[in-house]
Amino acid sequence: MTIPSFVIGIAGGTGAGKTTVSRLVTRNLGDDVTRIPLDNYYEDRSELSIEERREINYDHPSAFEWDLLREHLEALLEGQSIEMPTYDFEVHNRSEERVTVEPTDVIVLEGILALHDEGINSMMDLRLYVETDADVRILRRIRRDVLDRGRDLEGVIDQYLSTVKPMHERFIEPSKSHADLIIPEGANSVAIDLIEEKLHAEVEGDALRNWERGSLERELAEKR
Ligand code: UZR
Ligand code: MG
Repeated sequence: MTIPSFVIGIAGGTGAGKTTVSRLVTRNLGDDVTRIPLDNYYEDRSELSIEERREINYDHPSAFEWDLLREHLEALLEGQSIEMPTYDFEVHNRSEERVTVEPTDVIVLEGILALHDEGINSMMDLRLYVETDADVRILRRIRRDVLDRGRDLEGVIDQYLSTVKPMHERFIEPSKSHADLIIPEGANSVAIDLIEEKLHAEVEGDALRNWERGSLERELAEKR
């Protein structure tokens, strides 16, 4: 049984490069890592029609099933496997398919609001916020939604102006205050390299120190 030793959260606006950062920092960990996309924890909306589902504000925290995510992270941290839900962007709904996820040394939670929930934040050893200019993000978002997620240009623009941008300003950007590190320009290679080395050391068990949140602050306070 594996008890995870390191949990990372990666937040940031849509198109910031969160998924890329998560993939790059863990690329050499093989089977020692589990990546959990927050998108998989969008609420099950099967009771609604597809037209109704199109109207939902997916950038608001209430769109996610936080209880389930908290439960799943707790289970993994206790060494238990979970049945992770999956999400289908084309129909705006949770899919039938669930994926069995076994606990691994490193767990990465990645998504726009990955640093939003206090309970989930407290389970993380490292909280990252990927910060990329809004113009770059919207261009990437257009390309992705049109090519991969079956949307038309008008729809993408409407959604961006009506929910994506205002919710970014109201919830996502403020969640940056929970970050330990801010990564500028998405996948910058110096940041990726440093984090990759840290993870490697954690998995190998030769990390220089065990991080304990708040320990340095306490040490400094005692010296005062
Ligand atoms: P990332 N989203 C959809 O467009 N449709 C859905 O059914 C569920 C989510 C979008 C969501 C958010 N917002 O901006 C984005 N809207 O997926 C998050 N509107 O995904 O972090 O990969 O950008
Ligand atoms: Mg992504």
